Amino acid sequence: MSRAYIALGSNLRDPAAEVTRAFAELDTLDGTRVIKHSSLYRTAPVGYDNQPDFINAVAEVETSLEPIVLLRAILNLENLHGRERPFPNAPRVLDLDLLMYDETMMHTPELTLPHPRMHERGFVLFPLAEIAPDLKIADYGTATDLARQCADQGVTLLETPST
Ligand code: PH2
Ligand code: MG
Ligand code: MG
Repeated sequence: MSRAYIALGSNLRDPAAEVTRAFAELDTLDGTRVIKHSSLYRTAPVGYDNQPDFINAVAEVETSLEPIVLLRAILNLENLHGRERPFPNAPRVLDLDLLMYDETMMHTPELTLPHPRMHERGFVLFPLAEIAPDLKIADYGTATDLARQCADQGVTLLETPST
């Protein structure tokens, strides 16, 4: 079995509900089990400012799927949520990014591991550091150290209404 980390993000429809449903759907993929997932975070958009804040989170999965098979499975989940891609970094109902897969390093047109921008993105690093504080991201450092460097990126823990 391998260990993988998947980033979840949404800023359309009901973002918290999309991400929460996706945690459960990841657990239904063949040979794949969600070991842990982070809290939900409200995050300012990166890359294309004129869009709503995101809800982001990270899940840790144990899987027997090869990286490319896992990638295609999570892209299929995005499509099931009605994901559309009008332009790069556009608002989306669900984005699932394969961040890391064991210590695998690979670079193909379809998949790069670790995810090429994860080490500089607070919306990935804060939830990742919550569930895997000591995880080393290639030669960049641990999730915790890297998250600390993203303190100005507008990432806050989502307050869940108490019932
Ligand atoms: N995803 C992007 C680009 N910008 N910004 C936030 N806050 N959250 C995201 O998930 C996100 C983003 C590309 O996938
Ligand atoms: Mg993304
Ligand atoms: Mg994506």
